[in-house]
Amino acid sequence: MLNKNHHLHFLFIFLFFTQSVFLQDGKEKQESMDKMWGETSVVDGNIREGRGKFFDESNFGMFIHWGLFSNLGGKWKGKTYYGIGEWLMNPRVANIPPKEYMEVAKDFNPTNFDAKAIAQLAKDAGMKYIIITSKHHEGFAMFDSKVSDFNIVDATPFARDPMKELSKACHDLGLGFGFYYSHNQDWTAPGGTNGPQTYDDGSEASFKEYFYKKCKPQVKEICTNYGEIDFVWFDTPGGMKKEYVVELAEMVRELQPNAMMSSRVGYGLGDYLTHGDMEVPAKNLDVLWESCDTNNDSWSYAWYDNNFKSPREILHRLISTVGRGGTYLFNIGPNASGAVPKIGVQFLEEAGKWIKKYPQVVYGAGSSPWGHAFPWGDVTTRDKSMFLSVFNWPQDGKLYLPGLENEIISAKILGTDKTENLKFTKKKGWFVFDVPYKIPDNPVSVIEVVLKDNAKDLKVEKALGIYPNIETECLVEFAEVNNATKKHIRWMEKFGEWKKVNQVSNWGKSSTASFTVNVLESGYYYLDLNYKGEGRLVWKTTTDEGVVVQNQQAATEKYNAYSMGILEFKTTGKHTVSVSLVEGDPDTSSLKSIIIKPIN
Ligand code: JFZ
Repeated sequence: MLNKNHHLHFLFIFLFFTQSVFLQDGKEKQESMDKMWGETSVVDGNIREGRGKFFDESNFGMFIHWGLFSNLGGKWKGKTYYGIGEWLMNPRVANIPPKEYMEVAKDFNPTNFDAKAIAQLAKDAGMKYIIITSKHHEGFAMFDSKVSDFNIVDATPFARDPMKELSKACHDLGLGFGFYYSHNQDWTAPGGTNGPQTYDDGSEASFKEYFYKKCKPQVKEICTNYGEIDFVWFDTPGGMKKEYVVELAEMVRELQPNAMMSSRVGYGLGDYLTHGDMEVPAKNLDVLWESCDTNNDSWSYAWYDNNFKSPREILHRLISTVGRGGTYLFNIGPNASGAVPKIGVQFLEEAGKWIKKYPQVVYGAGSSPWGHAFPWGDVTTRDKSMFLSVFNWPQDGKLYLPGLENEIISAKILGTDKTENLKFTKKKGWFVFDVPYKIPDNPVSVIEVVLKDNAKDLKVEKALGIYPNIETECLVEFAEVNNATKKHIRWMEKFGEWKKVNQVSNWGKSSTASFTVNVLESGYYYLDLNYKGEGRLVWKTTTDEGVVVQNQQAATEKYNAYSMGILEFKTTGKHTVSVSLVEGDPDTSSLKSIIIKPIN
């Protein structure tokens, strides 16, 4: 959470998405789409004490994608288009002509929409605010707009303003509220980015006209007609000219001085960074940031998509995001009738029940002093406490906490009637807790560790721990790479469903990826390598003690882990483990991680 330097410094974060990105289905270059998203930057000043306080401490919010696309649910003229539902009309998906698409409004009648029930769901799930799509790329306003008739009140039989109802319901329950608005892309308004280039009379449309006739006045409406709002979440600034973004952001500041703007407004004018979608980063980020994610695969409702994240998975992503120093924005997609899919509701309620029992793990909680996740779970902090959220409960009665110099006063399992402290010892700089064999709680058990010092001032060994009772995956994010290229790549599994990985490629004769690890017990471990490539590859792994593991295994174009053999650590403590490619195509062979597993 708070970092001492934040009050003194302005931090500029630039994320460049424009390198080396390929679509795996069809190997199409993704540069145009990356430009669409643009690089994002954020200024982080004293905001955590000001309008950012609510965001910073909440750590969990609800995102809602709802629009005309929800009425179609991923299907057009009898054909299903798999992928993110809100992109259905796009030429890359069903390629629906704007005029034809606009007709869909005529039978959009979501009479099951229940603003109170949705706000209650957010509250029961432990979320502190709701951010909903007021207008997505399709250009349809889900609110009462005087600026464009293409809105839910004027163009549908429903003829209600659900945003009025939802903002009120949030307000009544003490939840925060905000709007998503697609400011750059508008696929049905002439002049909007990726929208029609001419008006009905054939005359040429301009972005300027779209901006002054639709975008800016509609943003004014959402910033004026719904009381005080907490967020304005713009998206995909792409090639939008800076002058427009500045003008829009200034208007938001004036009308809603307390609203937080996400970095996707563009040009560094946001208050916090919205990290790449659907992802929890491997390392802590020291700025104010959020991870947005969705409860199934699509953002908006899709009839076939029931791949809902389990309560355990929701909690894992939430706690890891908080552990990395961020806030988790978790999306649901109401359907054509306005109802939220049942399984999604049930899983969120179950996750919420757990959070009610362990609020201190989430709200106002700070990041993990180690800066990364552990194999058994993750750490969040508050004052002199650390909360160890254990997702993989140990089978041998021992929970290991690597490399901590500071003193521990006591440790106990939360959420049970038993209040006695856990016994623990210190071994080679690690703390070893004696824990019951029986798992204390499901889906996650929590141990509170009370420290002598404040959790923000701990001295920890950041090298990845190698445990006697659980395997460790060492991602290349944590490797020092020499004479090879470390890069972030991403691809779509389904359309719009992004998968990301950091990899090391361009292997030459002298290339290495070296990991520093902290070994608690000497002895034999299995070594697996997770890589992709063509044909058969030979990888060589060498330790600082001169131990060599070299072997040939197959390779495919998808990442997969292969057994390399047995790695010996002759002594405990810190070691370097270096990987190099001995045989194989240097261009197509890419390493993602090494996995070190205890043998038992
Ligand atoms: C955008 C939208 O296009 C999408 O429909 C959805 O609303 C999502 C939340 O935001 O898609 C993005 C934008 C940026 C990234 C990925 C998807 N990104 O930077 O990785």
